[in-house]
Amino acid sequence: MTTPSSDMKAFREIVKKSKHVVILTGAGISAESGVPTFRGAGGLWRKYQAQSLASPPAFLKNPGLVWEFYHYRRELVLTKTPNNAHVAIADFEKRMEKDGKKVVVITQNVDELHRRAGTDNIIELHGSLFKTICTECWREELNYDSPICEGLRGKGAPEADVKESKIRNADLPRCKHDECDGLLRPGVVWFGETLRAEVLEQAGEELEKCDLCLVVGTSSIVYPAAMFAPQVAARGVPVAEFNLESTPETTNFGYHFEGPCGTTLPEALA
Ligand code: BJW
Repeated sequence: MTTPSSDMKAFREIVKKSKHVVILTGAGISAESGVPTFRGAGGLWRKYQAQSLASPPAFLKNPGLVWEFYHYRRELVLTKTPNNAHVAIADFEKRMEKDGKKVVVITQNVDELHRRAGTDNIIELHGSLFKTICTECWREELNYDSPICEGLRGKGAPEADVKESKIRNADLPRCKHDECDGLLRPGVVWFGETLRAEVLEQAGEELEKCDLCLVVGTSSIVYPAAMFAPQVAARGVPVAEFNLESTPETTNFGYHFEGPCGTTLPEALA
């Protein structure tokens, strides 16, 4: 355990010398784009904590309610744009690439804002709001339809006093492959589900090879992502955290830059 430094000048010298950078991101990086985080203020949808809807039992119990929640978030994200932090990372990747160096973003986010900012090397640990998985034939597909189906048009209002609507399963997103017609689910990783083996393997390889790691806008409490940066720090590689506040892992890192990452990250990567 250490007290992390917030010496930006010293950190920028490390950035200049690095050849393989992993940037691990969480919901906080999209907060300045207007996308709510999971925990803390703004983490509620109606009366629900986001994490209580992001689980297989919640979907089994009430697929209509869970789909309304995801429909709301899909529609919201489609109206939002990448912010300074997403753009700083995408620009950094391009500059590093020109010098024969590598930047990889490992994100827990499902909003695709890194992709829209122009980042190429992205590992999406928890899937995407714009993927669906059929619960019958298990086909995974990209779907940017707005709304995703007629049954959800006008649904998903986030206010706490909204009366719950009963949407029939037949009116929720359905598989369009051949005769399947199975109920679709959001293509994200819920609590209690394992992350895809190939995604974990890819992330593991990058984390093993990197010579610098940035941890941006994550509470560092959801596993397995929460253990990635501490593992990198344990092998002596510099790790810098960018967050509005301290997290349970802050004292394991060499650097901590407190404040909105839309301001701190562009300065660090300039
Ligand atoms: C800013 C900012 C600004 C704001 N600038 N900063 C080991 C120990 C204990 C439990 C477990 C364990 N291993 C597995 C578990 C169980 C579970 C887990 O981790 N539970 C913990 C809560 C304790 N993990 C799982 O179930 C995972 N599966 C798994 O490991 O399978 C094997 C297994 C299962 C069970 C037991 C043991 C092994 C799967 C996890 C999937 C997480 N899914 C979600 C939903 C995705 C779909 C969706 O979006 O709906 O992923 S949950 C949610 O949390 C989402 C996020 O990606 C994830 C992380 O949240 P994140 O990004 O950190 O957001 P916040 O809101 O928490 O934090 C935002 C941060 O930003 C804050 O710190 C702010 O300060 C900061 N911030 N504005 C800078 N402008």
